[in-house]
Amino acid sequence: MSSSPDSQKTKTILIDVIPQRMTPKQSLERLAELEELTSTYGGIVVVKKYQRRLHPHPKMYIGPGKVEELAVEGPAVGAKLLIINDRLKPRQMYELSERLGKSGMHVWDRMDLILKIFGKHAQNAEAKLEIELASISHMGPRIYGMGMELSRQGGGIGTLGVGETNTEIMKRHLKERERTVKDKLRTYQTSRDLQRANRSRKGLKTVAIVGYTNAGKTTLLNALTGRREYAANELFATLDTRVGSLYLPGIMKTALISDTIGFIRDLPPELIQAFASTLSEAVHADLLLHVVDASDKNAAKHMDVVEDVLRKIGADKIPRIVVWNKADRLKRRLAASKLSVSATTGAGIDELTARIEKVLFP
Ligand SMILES: Nc1nc2c(ncn2[C@@H]2O[C@H](COP(=O)(O)OP(=O)(O)OP(=O)(O)O)[C@@H](O)[C@H]2O)c(=O)[nH]1
Ligand SMILES: [Mg+2]
Repeated sequence: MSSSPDSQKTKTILIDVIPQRMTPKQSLERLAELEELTSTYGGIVVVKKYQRRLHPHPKMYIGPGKVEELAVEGPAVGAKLLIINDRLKPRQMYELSERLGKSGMHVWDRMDLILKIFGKHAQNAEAKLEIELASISHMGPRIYGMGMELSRQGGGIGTLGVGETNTEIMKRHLKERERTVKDKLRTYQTSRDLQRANRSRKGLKTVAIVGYTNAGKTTLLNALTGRREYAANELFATLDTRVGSLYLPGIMKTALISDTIGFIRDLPPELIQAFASTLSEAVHADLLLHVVDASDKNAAKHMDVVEDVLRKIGADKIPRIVVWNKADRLKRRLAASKLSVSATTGAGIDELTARIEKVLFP
């Protein structure tokens, strides 16, 4: 197999299979989101299309006719990568890769892409381990599936397929690695738990910033604490939890405030699982700041996604303040009931601080 398309500016084709009922507008929005993820990774989208089907094709996910079309179109536009906007079954991944590999294309599914982005942004050891754990759960079934295909091809009656023995070795290796990674992650979790116990003994209150990716969480953390953490116009710029101290001038007290990874539609469960330790700051916070990019036309949808993830991690009962960020980009003012701020200009930050005080120290 040729090396994976890790170089920047890989020409990429995006494919989405959508149900019959979906409107063209919705379909284009889904593709636009995938395109944004692709460019966050560093790929350049040369073709994007969707195919309406009742069900994804069981063997190849997209229809065989479409696959043949792509096998010709791909090389013609110089595409080296095809990304499918869903999770593929191992079988589908195998068949598609086999077919399109001959045309010089790698095939990724949505989860592969997200893992690649996370991998690119992981800076500390804990985030790297979290991603490795998610990759193991994602790739494991594929490797087993591949072994089955290989043994079916290679092994005759009564012989043990070459693939089968290799699969056994790989399976064992993966299991061992998974155990090691989990053990290491547990030590991070333990020290986090200790820190938290320490804080609560000291009566320190904690605030966690949550929100859709790119909503401005890190910028808001910086605005509230005077720190200079990395904020960027890319998805998943932050992968680890940073804790800063938040001074509350009204009552002359300090609280702790943490930033975390951004949420996204269909955040794969393995990732939520793998990032449990990082997300635990939010789960145990006294208050959540739900940051919304008020200038994004999909703000309402993104809020639902965030609420859904909060439910999944068990953080939905924590009091929260919805922070309508990027107010400087709005042409019209928001309704007075909405707390609007601009993390970049600082507008509304004092009012936000006052609200935080009221919730934490009623
Ligand atoms: N105009 C404007 N831009 C903002 C504001 N807040 C954040 N941004 C920009 O939005 C982009 C994303 O900001 P981040 O703070 O990195 O967003 P995030 O939610 O931490 O994103 P991830 O960590 O990637 O999930 C950056 O380019 C910021 O400069 C704001 O109030 N107004
Ligand atoms: Mg961030």
